[in-house]
Order: sequence, then structure tokens, then C-alpha cells
Amino acid sequence: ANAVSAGMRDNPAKPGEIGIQGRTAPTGATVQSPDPVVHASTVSEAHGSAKTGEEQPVLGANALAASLDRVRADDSDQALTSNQGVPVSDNQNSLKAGLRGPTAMEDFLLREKITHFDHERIPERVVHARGSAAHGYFECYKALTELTCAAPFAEDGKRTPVFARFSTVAGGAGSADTVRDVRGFAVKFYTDEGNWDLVGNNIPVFFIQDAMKFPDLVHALKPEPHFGMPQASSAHDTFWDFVSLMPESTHMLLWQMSDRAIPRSYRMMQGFGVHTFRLVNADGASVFCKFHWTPKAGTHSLIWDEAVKIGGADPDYHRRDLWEAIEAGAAPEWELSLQVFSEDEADGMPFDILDPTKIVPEELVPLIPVGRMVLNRNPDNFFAETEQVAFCTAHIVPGIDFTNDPLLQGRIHSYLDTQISRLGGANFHELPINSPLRAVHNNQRDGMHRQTLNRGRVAYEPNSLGGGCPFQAGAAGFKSFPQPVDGDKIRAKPEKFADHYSQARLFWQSQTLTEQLHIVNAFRFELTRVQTPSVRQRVVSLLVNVDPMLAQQVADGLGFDVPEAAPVLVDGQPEYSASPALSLTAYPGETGIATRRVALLVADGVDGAMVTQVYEHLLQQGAVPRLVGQKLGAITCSAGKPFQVEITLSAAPSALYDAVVIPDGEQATTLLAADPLVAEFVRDQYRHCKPLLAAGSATEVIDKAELPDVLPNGDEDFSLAVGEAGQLPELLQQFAEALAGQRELGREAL
Ligand code: HDD
Repeated sequence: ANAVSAGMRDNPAKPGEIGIQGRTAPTGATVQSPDPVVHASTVSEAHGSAKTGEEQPVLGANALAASLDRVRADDSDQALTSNQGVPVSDNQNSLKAGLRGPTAMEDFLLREKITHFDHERIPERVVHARGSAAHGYFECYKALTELTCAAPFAEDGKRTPVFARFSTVAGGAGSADTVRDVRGFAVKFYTDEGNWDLVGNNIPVFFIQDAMKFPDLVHALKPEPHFGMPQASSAHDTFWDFVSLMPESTHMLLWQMSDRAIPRSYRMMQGFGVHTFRLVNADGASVFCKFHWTPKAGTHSLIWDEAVKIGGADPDYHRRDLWEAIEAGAAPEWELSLQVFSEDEADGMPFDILDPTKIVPEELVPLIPVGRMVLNRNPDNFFAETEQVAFCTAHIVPGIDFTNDPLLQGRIHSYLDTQISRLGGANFHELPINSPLRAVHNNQRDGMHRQTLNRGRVAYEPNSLGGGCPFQAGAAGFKSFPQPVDGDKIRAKPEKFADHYSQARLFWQSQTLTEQLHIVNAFRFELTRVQTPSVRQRVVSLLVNVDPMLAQQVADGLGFDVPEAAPVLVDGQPEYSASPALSLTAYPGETGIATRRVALLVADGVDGAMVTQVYEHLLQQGAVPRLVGQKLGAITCSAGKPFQVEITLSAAPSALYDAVVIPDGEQATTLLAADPLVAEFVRDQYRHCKPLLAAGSATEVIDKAELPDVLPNGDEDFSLAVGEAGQLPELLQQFAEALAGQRELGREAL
């Protein structure tokens, strides 16, 4: 029994955190990988370690826990030392010549400490600077050897360790989580055959078709260079100026203006590899492939007003949500599905599969579920893991290959390149979070911060002095798919790339009415922030080609007439029928009310028995109830023992909860109904389309907030569970059903 089972402190998934005894790697999470390739090298096979013999971690077993344990530091029971390991007697006073005299130049301890501090920062990512990450594993349902020889798909049930980082794109590292933006969805698979990075987004298409345009796109999106504003927002002139001149952006703009860009949680968004990739099997046969991640918790988004309020109340909202869910043991999960199609099928499609502004509709090529990703362990150290992790689209493994998508081709260069300045040199692959589980053997040497102690005199190939090692892996190594290439060297693009609107229309037509309303409102908001009238007009002229009604509604909000449509460059655009899978309502989720945050508004005189009943009911189903009061401290109950208020209305406003319960209690109702903060709380819950439950006298709080009791269309509002105290069981059931599903968007008058 180690410290974990003794119930000491902290997370059992992190052995390194609990002292020396706890440092044995835990079992679970990964299957034993095949034996490492052992050959005539004298270098240790242990992952990046110089140890030999018995102490070596077993390669592949509990792979990541073991390799990261090597560098975990635990200060329990330890004396302070300098970076040279010298014990430090006094960490409070610098060395001075006399009590009031100057500090001595020789104070190496002061100088070391300050110097290190002065260099603590590294450049933030040029895009996706703000992110949060977690460890976990990918589990393949069935071997996919017919399609690919990629290691994660080699056996039924095989588990491969992963590290996933979610991010916003535009904002700096300290910006708010809930801004309107695309979200990054990057997964590093530590496979038996090296690292595979699937660096995707939560939106399946991109703004531009060619990497040549990426620096311009990002310059337009980022804060304007003269005054450094706005932070983490596309709602400004330069972004819309650029995209209005770049009609290929139109499809992505519709996604970006949809609720996809304000997810409720990283755990509740889809992920997409975006590009068409190739799968290659052991015989060298290849198919095209698109990667899709679907969250088990369903796809859920915030309401814009709510997102703005959360930005102020808790800028770390998504980071906290991911962290807390994992700490609580509610490991988020996604299913990985593939769309697989042949070269011939691709040729017959009405769009070019190399064009990253197009999706392959599910109606054309269905999704095949192939595995699941579970994120079950938070990082030990934000900087060492989440910040230093280096995702590169160039990181692929045998069985996976690129296509000629010109955006992907440029990315293959960009990611490797950016890590060199971001992480300070060419050895960033040696950082523990980046190093592959399969031992690295090559003749690359030296450079800043080199850690590997490459042994022997040979650092070239071919050689005879090193027995020819490391030798080429031959058939067992990565081989590029031998795709035939011909054609003139040319700066141009295929004709099908010029159809910019038909899939934008497909997306628009596949949205529910409220989703469409949100898109219109988002365009109106962003373009209202734009100051230049001609830019606004140009954007609307793109929208005319998508749907005249959309253009009309946006133009109405901006106070001008619909302009002429932007020129359409292709004849005969393909017609698509609506694809229900493109609506967020397509994935309500399978996890019920688990992890949903519920506020119980309480004040003196509340019915304590009811509070306990509701609280326990919610806890049992995995929800996160919180007693929210007007001030901290104990409150007396009409029945039962006093409760401690957990948080106050002003410290945790309405936007931070998925639902609210107002329990019975005459005196409590009088106190709550008189408080304007309570009225605001309840109104925001209503306005953000969330479930409310009020029992007994508490219905007065609802009345006071003047909430309509039916939907604008006259239907019953199922998310408003209001009734007698004696009806609590039925009210709770109704409330929980509403909370588990999609929000009651019908409250928004159309
Ligand atoms: Fe990118 C980071 C996703 C196009 C250049 N990108 C980055 C990250 C994600 C994406 C998720 C953050 C990874 C992390 O968490 O560390 N990027 C995409 C997607 C794209 C895309 C889905 C289109 C399909 N990106 C793209 C292009 C280029 C880049 C066309 C350049 C030619 N992206 C970068 C970068 C970043 C980056 C500058 C910044 C930090 C980093 O790489 O590590 O190299």
C-alpha cells in the first residue's frame, strides 16, 4: 500500500506527486507495446535515460506515466537548494556589506535566483496561445489493419497514450476562454512507432485554401498593430477587411459565427482533422480519410450574452471546467470516427477533397466509429506540459500520410519551424512531454540544451565503425505513399476550389431556426464593431451568395440595404440537401446531467430537508450542486441543521451555472425575492435558456423576476419546473431531464 491507497493527498493518477513511495508507475491505461527494436547499440533503450539494467522503465507499459515520472520533482521533506544543489540557509536576505550596506557582487544565490527569474518567459504561440491540456489514452475498438498499419489501430482494444490540448486561436495566453473563436483540438498520440500529432480544430473547414495566405490571415485577425486592440476577438476592421476580400472564407465564417465558436466546455465540442489525410496499410494500399472526434457529453454551446458575462466572472472557465471534471473522476471522452473513401470516389465528388474549405458531407461518406479517447489525468505542471508541448502536423507515423492539400503542405513546415524559436532550439523533441516513447536513434547531434548522451565515436551513416548502426529500418520504416505526380510548376489552384458558396449554403440550411438566429446576431455584432462601411457591405455581399434571407437579416441589423452579390466565379454550383449532422442539436450526448453545475439559491429559513434532498439527488447523478447565498457563513433552516453557504451571488454569478434550484422556505423567499442580485440571477438563467426549478413559496422569486411561464410560441416551457413543495420528486425529474438535454432555445423570440 503506497501513499495513494493510504488516502494521503492528491490524485492517484499522478504517482510522482506523492513522495518517493508513490513513484512506482501505476498499472493500466496502456497495453504492452511490442518489444522495442533492440539492436547493436550501446545506448540505453530506457526512454531518454542513461540508466541501464534492472532500473529501466519497461518501454510501452504505462508508457507516459513512467517516462514523465523520470522528471517529476517532489519537494516534500526536502531542504531548499540552489540550481547546483547547494543547500540554501537563508532565502529571505541578500548578502550585504553591513546591515544597511550595498549587496555583495559575490551573492551567487541572489544572482542565480534573479537571473533564472529574468528568463522565465518563452514566446507564446503565434496563434493558439491560450490553451489547456490533459493526458489520457486512445482505445481502438477493432484492429483496422485492412485500412492502415498505424500503430494505434493495430489490435482490438489497443490503448495508446495521448496528450490533448484545446485552445482558442486569436487571444494571448492570458485571454478569456469564452471569447467567440475557433477552438484548437490537438492530440499527440505516443504510439509504438513514434509520435503522431493530429492537429485539428472544432470546426471542420478553414478560412483559406493555401498556406501562402496564413500569415496575412493571422495578421488581419490579431490585435491591430498600431494600438494592439482588440484582444482575442475577430470583431474589428482588419479581420473583416481581409475575409471580405477572400470569398473562400465564407464557409468557415458561417461556422465561426455559429454557436460552435462559443462552446460550453472543451468537453462538449467536436474535433476535426480538417484536411483529407491518407491511410496506408501494410501492403502499401491507400485510402483517403477524414478524422472526426465526437464528444460523449454531447455538443453544447453558450449563449453569447452568457459567454460575455463568463469572460468577466471567470476568464478561466474552460480551463477550470476541464481540470475539475478530470480531478472529479468524470474523465471526458470522445469517439473517433473516420470517413474513408477511395481516389475514384474522391474524383466523383462535386468538390475537391484537397480543398480545406470543404467538408465531405456524412450523407456522401458515412462516419465509421473506430475508437475512443479518454482524458483522465491532469498535467503536473502547466508550463512543462501544456506550454512546452509541441504539436507538429509533420509528426506522422507509418500507416498515415499527407495529401496534397496546399494548406496542409504549408503546415508541415510551419509547426516544426515555430517550435525552434518558441522552445529555444532544435532539441525541443527532448522535452519530456514531446519525447516519443520509442527510443530515438539517429545521428543528429548537439545544439542548444542537448540532453541525450549519445555514446560512441560514430555520428554518421553509413558507417562501419559503429557496426552500421543505427541502420535504416527499411520495410519496417516510414514510407511515403508513392503518389504519381505530374504537371507544370505553377502558382494556381484547381477550378473546383473556386466554388466558395455552395457548402456555406449547405451549412446554413442545415441549422435550426435558433441556430440561424444566432448566426445572424453574431454577424451583426461583429460587423457593428467594424468601423468601415465598405467592409461591412462587402461581407454582406458575400452572404447574398449564401442565402438572400441571411444577407437581408444581417443588413437590417446594420442599417443598410442588401448590396449586390459578390461575383460568383464558377458556373453551376453543386446542390446539396441539408445535412442534419451539421446542427449542434445532432449530438445531445450520453452523460446525462453529470458535471452540470447547479446553483441552489439559499437564505435563512430555507427548507433544509428539501435542500438536502435536491443536493443529494444531483450529486448521485454526477452533477455539481453549489449552495449560493447572499453572504458566506451558516444559514439557519426552517427544518434541520444549518448549512454553510459555499459561494456568494456576487462571487459566482448566474452565467457560471447550468441551472438553478430555488428551494421552499417562507423566510428565505422573502429575503431572496427582495434582492436585485437574485432577480438578475434568475432572469439570466431564463434568458440563457437554462432550466429553473422553484418549489413551494420559492415560486414567488420566479414571479418577482417576471419570467413568462410559456414559450413565445405558446408551448409549455419544459425547462421551467415550478410547483408545490409536495411535487418535488416530479419537479426534480422534469428539471433533470431538461438539464440533460439541449437548452430551451425556444425562449428566444424569433
Ligand atoms: Fe495551425 C498552432 C490548428 C492552419 C501554423 N494550429 C495550431 C494549433 C492548432 C492548430 C490546434 C495549436 C496546437 C497546440 O495546442 O499547441 N492550424 C490548425 C488547423 C489549421 C491550421 C486545424 C487548418 C486546417 N496553422 C495553419 C496554417 C499554418 C499554421 C496554414 C501555417 C502555414 N499553427 C501554426 C503555427 C502554430 C499553430 C504558427 C502556432 C504555435 C504552434 O504552431 O505550435 O505553427
